[in-house]
Order: sequence, then structure tokens, then C-alpha cells
Amino acid sequence: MLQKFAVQGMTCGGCASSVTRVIKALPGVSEATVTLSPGGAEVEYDPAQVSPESIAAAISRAGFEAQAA
Ligand SMILES: [Cu+2]
Repeated sequence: MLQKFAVQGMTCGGCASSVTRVIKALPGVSEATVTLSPGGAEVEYDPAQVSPESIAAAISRAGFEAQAA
């Protein structure tokens, strides 16, 4: 399953790397591509293991605003 997210608050490549890391750390996520401008993430995941809500929550815990897009 592929889900896009709008991610706000990333200001540099370090932020994008952090977001990539927290998404990829989730069980069930096989791929994450994060873009800085516009701020977003494309996540390939297994819906049996993880939900878009929990992916967005993980991004929020890292200090950024995420919304399924
Ligand atoms: Cu940064």
C-alpha cells in the first residue's frame, strides 16, 4: 500500500533524514521517500502491520506535523 503524507515543519535535510528514519523504524514499512519542498512523505507499507494514523503519529512524535494526503 502506498500512502502520501503532507509534512510540515521540516527546514533542512537533517529534518528530512529524521522523518525518514522514524517512518522506516515502524514495523510494516518497506519504503519511505521524504521531500523537503514541498514537505511530504511517500510511504510504502503493509496495512496488516501499520496504519496511516500510526505513521502520522510517529512523524508527530519526531516534532513535525503530518497529515495523510
Ligand atoms: Cu532540519
